[in-house]
Amino acid sequence: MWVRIRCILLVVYWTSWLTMLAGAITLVLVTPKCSVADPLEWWQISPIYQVYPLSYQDSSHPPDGVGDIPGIESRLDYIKDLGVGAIWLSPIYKSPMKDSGYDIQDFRDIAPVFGTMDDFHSLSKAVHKRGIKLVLDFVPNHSSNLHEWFQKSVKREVPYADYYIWADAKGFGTEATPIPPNNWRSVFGGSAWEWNQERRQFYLHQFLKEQPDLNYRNPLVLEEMKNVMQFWLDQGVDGFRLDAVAHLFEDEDLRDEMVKDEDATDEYSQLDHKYTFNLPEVLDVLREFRIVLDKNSENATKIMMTEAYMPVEKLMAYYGNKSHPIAHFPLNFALISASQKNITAQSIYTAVSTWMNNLPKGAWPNWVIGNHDNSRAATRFGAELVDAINMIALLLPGTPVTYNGEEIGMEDADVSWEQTKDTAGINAGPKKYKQFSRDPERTPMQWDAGINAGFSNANQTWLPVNTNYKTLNVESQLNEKWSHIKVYKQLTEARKTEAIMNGGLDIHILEDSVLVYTRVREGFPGYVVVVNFAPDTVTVDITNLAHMPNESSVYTFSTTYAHSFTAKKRISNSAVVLPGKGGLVLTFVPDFPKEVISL
Ligand SMILES: *[C@@H]1O[C@H](CO)[C@@H](O)[C@H](O)[C@H]1NC(C)=O
Ligand SMILES: *[C@@H]1O[C@H](CO)[C@@H](O)[C@H](O)[C@H]1NC(C)=O
Ligand SMILES: *[C@@H]1O[C@H](CO)[C@@H](O)[C@H](O)[C@H]1NC(C)=O
Ligand SMILES: *[C@@H]1O[C@H](CO)[C@@H](O)[C@H](O)[C@H]1NC(C)=O
Ligand SMILES: *[C@@H]1O[C@H](CO)[C@@H](O)[C@H](O)[C@H]1NC(C)=O
Ligand SMILES: CC(=O)N[C@H]1CO[C@H](CO)[C@@H](O)[C@@H]1O
Ligand SMILES: [Ca+2]
Ligand SMILES: [Ca+2]
Repeated sequence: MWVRIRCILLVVYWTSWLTMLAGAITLVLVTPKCSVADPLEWWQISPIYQVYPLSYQDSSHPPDGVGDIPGIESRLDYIKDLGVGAIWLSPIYKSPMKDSGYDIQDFRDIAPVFGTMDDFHSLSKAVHKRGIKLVLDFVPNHSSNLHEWFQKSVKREVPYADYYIWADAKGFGTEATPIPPNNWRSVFGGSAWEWNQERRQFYLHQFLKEQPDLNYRNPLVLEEMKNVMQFWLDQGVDGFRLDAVAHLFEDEDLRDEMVKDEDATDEYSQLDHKYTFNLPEVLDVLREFRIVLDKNSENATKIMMTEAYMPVEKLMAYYGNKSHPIAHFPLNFALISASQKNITAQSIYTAVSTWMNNLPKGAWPNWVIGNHDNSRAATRFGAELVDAINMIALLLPGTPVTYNGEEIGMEDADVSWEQTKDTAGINAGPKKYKQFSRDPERTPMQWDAGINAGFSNANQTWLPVNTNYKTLNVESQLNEKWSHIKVYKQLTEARKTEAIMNGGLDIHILEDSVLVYTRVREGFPGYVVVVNFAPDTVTVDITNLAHMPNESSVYTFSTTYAHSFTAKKRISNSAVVLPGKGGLVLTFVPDFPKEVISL
């Protein structure tokens, strides 16, 4: 029944759209293919918008220069207006903040700097009232050393004694210095083992020494973490992004890792992490987490996105299979990796096609172009390409993940050594911190040209505001005739169409520097994304793409193309003229055999 109604609506829509385009008094009767795909779910339709709470909006009285939960709530109308239907919050849990909240002291409480549990409930209610979903970060690989479990584990209290990974010293050196059990290194450099004088054993920490690794070989730990998940589901959250999952397990026999690259600049990359990274047991634990989510998905799907940096072929295992699903999707960093090298049409083409070709049957793709761990997209891809990259990510099949600020093309800020907050930067020291610090992409959201870019009225913000905020901010972009945010909003709008939701993908490189792809579904307007990565003008003929007619109409275009295009302008597909560095989205009537009745 539902399908039938959808088909009638479809004919009406199609006819009026086509009539408008053709301007002819011809009634075209398409026979829509009512073999409608499974209806998409919320996490597939909308982009997922990552909010970095420390930097989104400060609402404290008096202002403390740090973003907080009521601040996020005050910006929900903005988020709704972007066309975003799901928010993922980076950690808001109680934490001594040694690692920006990724060191959790109480998995069931909110950090006072962000607010209270009441603030969280208020946010959750306000988010859901707007029809938006709320996804939380879940950090299973370790806790803070201040966590009650760790404190009790040190004292060997039952049942906490084996909640963490403890090991005896291999021996004792001069002055009775304990020697670590093996050569494992921390991601942040130095040994992954820290001596605890009280327990007279080493504990493992794959990250900071303030972040002891939980012991997932202990079933009680898994049970605890499943309960934590259930706790937040009971508070109404709609899913989780699971942090650093590849680090969940280590070799039981604590075997030494081999040296892979002695010359690597950071100590961690010198070893081959065969015994500490992506062990097969990881997937078993994730499957257990998925079962918790599925049990809670009776009324609406609760999602699981996993974070792990590894080659695409290996990452695909994180989808699981149909009978034993794992993640709804493992976050796809292929576009980020592509942007760390020379960005060309070829490198983006390879990133997209490698992902799509490796995707298991029935699995849902996703596209991440930026996050709090990587340089801003505008800085990596170049400011001219900001809109083009958003076009690519938002119109490909799958879910795009947008890091807050990417919708206005925020750039990395210059953060001095004195202002540095990120441990990865601090550990590297004043000479090398710029190479490692993630502060430049974590600076406050740029709302307007007022004090601290409208982020906070405090005299000082936790990280400095980027000095470009007077010209680069939300308010000015909303007032401009054409801007990054306007392009972004048009892209979220286009995502609601059949071709983008359920259409096929056909992707090519033309004239070496132009990436072009179409999204077509029979019986619906099609879209074509055309991006020129070269600095010079290139003319391409796109008529050879499948189902492509002679003409199309401009849907949206990069701000760099503002002087060359106007919306709805009709252009000939045999000669699309693309100025240097920019992107264009065209819409067209796909060529399918159709029955035409002239009146
Ligand atoms: C689904 O909704 C029903 C009715 O509101 C409710 O009783 C039930 O507990 C919900 N199920 C879950 C898993 O939340
Ligand atoms: C799906 O994954 C489970 C768990 O790894 C495995 O036991 C099962 O054989 C797989 N099923 C198929 C059809 O591959
Ligand atoms: C980067 O790509 C361009 C072509 O887009 C090429 O001309 C240039 O030589 C490349 N640079 C490097 C360092 O590979
Ligand atoms: C900012 O600094 C001025 C002068 O030091 C002080 O009077 C004022 O109270 C401060 N404002 C805030 C919000 O901290
Ligand atoms: C459109 O393409 C058809 C072939 O598909 C061709 O016969 C026709 O001349 C073209 N029309 C225009 C206006 O280019
Ligand atoms: C990939 C990665 O390192 N992810 C996170 C894992 O946890 C550490 C420590 O909490 C974070 O700093 C990382 O961002
Ligand atoms: Ca605050
Ligand atoms: Ca671990």
